[in-house]
Amino acid sequence: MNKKITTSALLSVSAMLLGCNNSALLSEPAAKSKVTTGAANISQTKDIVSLQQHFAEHFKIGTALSRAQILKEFPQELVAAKAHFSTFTPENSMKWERIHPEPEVYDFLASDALVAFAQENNQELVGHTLVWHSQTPDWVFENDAGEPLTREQLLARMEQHINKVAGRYKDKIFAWDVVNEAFNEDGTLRESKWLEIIGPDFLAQAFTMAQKAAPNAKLYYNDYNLFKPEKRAGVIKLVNDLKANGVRIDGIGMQGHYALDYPDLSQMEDSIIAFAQTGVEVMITELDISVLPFPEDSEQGADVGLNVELQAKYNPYVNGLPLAVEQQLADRYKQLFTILKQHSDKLSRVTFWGVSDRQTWRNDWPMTGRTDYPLLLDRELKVKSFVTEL
Ligand code: 9MR
Repeated sequence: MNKKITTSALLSVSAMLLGCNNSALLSEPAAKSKVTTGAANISQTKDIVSLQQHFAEHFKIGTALSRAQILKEFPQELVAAKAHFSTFTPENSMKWERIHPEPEVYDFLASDALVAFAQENNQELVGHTLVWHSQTPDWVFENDAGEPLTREQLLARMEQHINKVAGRYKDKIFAWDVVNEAFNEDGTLRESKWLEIIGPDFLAQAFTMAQKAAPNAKLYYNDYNLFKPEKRAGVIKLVNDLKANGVRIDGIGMQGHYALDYPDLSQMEDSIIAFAQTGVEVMITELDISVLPFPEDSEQGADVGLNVELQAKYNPYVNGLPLAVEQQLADRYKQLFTILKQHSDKLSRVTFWGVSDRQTWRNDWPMTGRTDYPLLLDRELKVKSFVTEL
């Protein structure tokens, strides 16, 4: 399924990247961390022109794209994305609060642009996401008087949203993250308005509605920390229950918001195996490996509600990544990809959550304004040298 890149495309990418003025890049508004890598010799790579080609025999390689990237505010990032990735996920543009901010208002600007871009370049799109507890406006759950909706009213609103959004891109979007992050760490269903008002079958309802709105799209459940045995068990039960009730689910997206010492990769491997045994596709959907210290009393993972005050001790590599730490990152990525490649028969896709270290949500979570190095492309959009070993 991987798209072959033409030589001319690669040449134009190289030319663009080589011609790319670094100081101009760093002065752009979203380039928050003004850093050149301290480990120059380890971060400069010449051998890999395309990540998607490098991993082609194992799995598709994807990235998230931000609204600003989609709308061409960062042309170099888009050129790099086109060269390195064969599947895209909008990082935020299709979340409810962005695409459907008010009852009668839809904003399809970025998502239409992304669909057009992916079609032009023959790349696959994964819609993200139809039903989530987060980034969903309060009005969704209330009537005009501000009172909570009934179950039937909320189901009707959910259906209208799914029809409008998934229906608009029917046959243009390859797959949907239908429901995102519905489980607690212990495998029970997370408290949310969806659960409170509709009840536990809100997931089955969402999958059924998505199937009707976009019958040819693949339908996925997506979550973080799925390496945890309890959370894994919860999701396996969900898949089995959906199937037993005749509701189609095609895959499980394992977000991969990891760190140098988190998680235990053997648990992640166990989850890949266990999920594959349910008969659905398994994917790594939001991969990044933070090199920064994590606040001791906070829960790792990807809870977007977590917001810790910025402290210098948690932001040690503002002026560049020491060689020894870059080596730790390289080793961690090698361990991870050794496992992923061993299970490439079960994994259809590995999607990174961002194009390069320059613009990654990791610089702003769980506190804003840090300088992290979690991806395979550095701040100059160069492929890190250890990637040749992955
Ligand atoms: O990367 C996204 C960041 O820009 C947003 O501010 C945040 C809240 O919408 O969501 C981030 O993406 C999340 C994804 O949608 C779901 N899994 C966790 C991701 C990282 O928080």
